[in-house]
Amino acid sequence: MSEYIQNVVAQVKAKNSNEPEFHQAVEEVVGSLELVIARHPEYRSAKILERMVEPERVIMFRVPWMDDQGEFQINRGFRIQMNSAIGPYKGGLRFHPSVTLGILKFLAFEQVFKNSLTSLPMGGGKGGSDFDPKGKSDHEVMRFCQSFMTELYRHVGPDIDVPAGDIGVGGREIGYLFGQYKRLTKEFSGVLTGKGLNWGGSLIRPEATGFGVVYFAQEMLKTRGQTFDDKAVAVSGFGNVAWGAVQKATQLGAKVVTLSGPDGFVFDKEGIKGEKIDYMLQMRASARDSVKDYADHFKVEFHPGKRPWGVKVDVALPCATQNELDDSDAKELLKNGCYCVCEGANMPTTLSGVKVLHEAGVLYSPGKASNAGGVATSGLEMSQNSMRLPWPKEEVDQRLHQIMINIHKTCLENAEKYGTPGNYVNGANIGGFLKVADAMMDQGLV
Ligand code: NDP
Ligand code: 2IT
Repeated sequence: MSEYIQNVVAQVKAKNSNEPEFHQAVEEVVGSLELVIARHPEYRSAKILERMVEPERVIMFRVPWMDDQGEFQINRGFRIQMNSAIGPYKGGLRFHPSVTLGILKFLAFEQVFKNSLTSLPMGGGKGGSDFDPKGKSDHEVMRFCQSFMTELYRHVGPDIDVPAGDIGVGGREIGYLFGQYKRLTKEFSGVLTGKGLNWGGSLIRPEATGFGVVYFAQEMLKTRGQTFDDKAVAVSGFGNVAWGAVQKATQLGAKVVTLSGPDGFVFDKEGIKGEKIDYMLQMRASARDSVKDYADHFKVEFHPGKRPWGVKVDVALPCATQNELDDSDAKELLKNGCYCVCEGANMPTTLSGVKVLHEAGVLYSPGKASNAGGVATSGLEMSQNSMRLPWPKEEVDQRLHQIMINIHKTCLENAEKYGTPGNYVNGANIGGFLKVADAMMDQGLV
């Protein structure tokens, strides 16, 4: 790393102590930009990198609500408005007890480059709360969402900041949040994406992230003359992204043999298809957070406390959460013949895990490229809302597919142009960076 890049990383670490995930995300992105900065000294003199690592705005607020027993509960709410150079802030809301300012800063930072890669006009943001949806009743979730929006509504809007779902936030939560926004503002607008189909949502948005991951992996496999047909696939997580990925991979002829949760992983040697895919939705909606339910229901193997990376597969799709695949997991995958790791979650592979995969020369793509189909379809939902005209399913799916093909192409082109052919991490970071950097240059000291 050049002294300049090392300095940027050191500054970020010094100024944002106790935020290891944010450090990790910054280190990965700026580590890819060495040659870009060398070829474009104007970015360095304009301090574009130093600006990009500083959020434009951070909003942090109290979320008081009352549980079903009549007891007061207090959570912390956040919205990080990271970068609006190419469009209104856009990015999900995460409700999970592990949420901190640092986690959301890493996610907002990643979102800036991801959104840029989609080619749609969206800046980057992220938000959420340390609220734990596990075991909460419907009414508790509703009261929490209403209280959360009672503060957030001042800071968002269809042309300002457009949140969506992420871990712990699905269609139900988006509905409660939207209802409260509408009451507070008297306005029916596209302030959120992932809305219900009857009130402004887009067809395919629920499936989009997982579909996009598989469309992207399909392009990766093509570079080695392969398809999904008859491939064994390991998926982690059992949430929204995992569900879409299992559907599409199965449709393309693959056999998905694992799912995972905080309690362990299931191995289903017959493959996860048909009613088993529908059961994933039930499992998620139950708020029990237990993937063992699947093993009990379908009488398949359950491995408590373990991750699914020791199973013999061709393709791995990590779709649960950050840092769920480390260097020893990567070695396990390689040992069993896996040659394609395509990320559905945000930053699921640790830096040392990525190093192992790169050194082995297998296909590896970072989430900011391969999971961009979710936010891209959110962008398509915004377009439909602005036109007040819904598109048919086929049109949305076809646009999503084309966007994923284009992102794949952008990654490979930039990787090649900047001296690391086949390196999707560098390609994604460079492709995402250039567009945002140029927009910032055009807009003066922003
Ligand atoms: P869901 O809430 O639907 O599912 C999340 C899954 O990950 C669950 O299985 C969950 O189990 C598990 N998980 C979450 N946090 C942890 C943790 N700290 N340790 C272990 N397991 C965990 O979320 P999504 O499917 O929407 O999101 C999954 C990943 O995909 C996340 O990284 C998200 O940022 C990313 N993503 C989501 C997009 C979307 O459109 N929804 C778009 C692009 C990326 P549990 O909660 O029980 O721990
Ligand atoms: O990480 C992500 O890209 C998301 N959670 C989706 C964001 C969005 O605005 O659709």
